[in-house]
Amino acid sequence: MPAPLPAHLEVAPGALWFREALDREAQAALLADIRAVLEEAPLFTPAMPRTGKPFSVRMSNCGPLGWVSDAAGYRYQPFHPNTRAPWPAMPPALAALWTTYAAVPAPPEACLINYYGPDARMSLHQDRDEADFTAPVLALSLGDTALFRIGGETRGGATRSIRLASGDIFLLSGPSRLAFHGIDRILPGTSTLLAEGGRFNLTLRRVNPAT
Ligand code: MD3
Ligand code: FE
Repeated sequence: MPAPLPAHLEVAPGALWFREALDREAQAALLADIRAVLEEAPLFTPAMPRTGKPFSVRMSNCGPLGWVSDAAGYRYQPFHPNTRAPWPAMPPALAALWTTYAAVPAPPEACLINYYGPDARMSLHQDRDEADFTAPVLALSLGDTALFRIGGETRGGATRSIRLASGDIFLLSGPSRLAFHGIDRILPGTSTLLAEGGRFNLTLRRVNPAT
């Protein structure tokens, strides 16, 4: 029998919010794993396709594939855009979260690491660069609280705002997998987890259909 899902709120069909999923010790351990990844694969500044306008969010990845964006477009690729080195391996503790919360047999292929300084934002978008939308996306917040906005599958519909705090896990499955979403802003000074302040958000994803 599959293990039962930990306690959660379903904020929209298939959008599951696990508040305080991780205690401080588990958050600190995952943060140390992410710091080790970033030693090998430093945060880079993505740019918008066509215009080349820089994102305010800085990014890196671990796992076999990583999401990148530059003037040529959005895509997944197996190497860092600046160092050209393969992405670091997925830390086992992150893969374990996928087993517990995503509950699909195929392992995650990418972990996108977003870093938000005090003024970073992410405008409303859909995640549709993956070749397979059947698997969920698992998001983990570490550090300052973020004002996260989520709507439906069409732009311009009703949205709701959710405060994602350090240690919260958010799972997007089923109808929510293609929901419009973004980060309106972060609330500086709301967490002491990161010495430098700001927020990391990690998203675990499948990119290709499981064979
Ligand atoms: C809803 N990240 O990396 S996490 C992203 O906090 C992204 O950094 C935000 O949007 C962040 O693409 C939001 C929550 C999240 C992640 C993936 C989703 C919500 C989602 C995919 C589909 C629908
Ligand atoms: Fe997204």
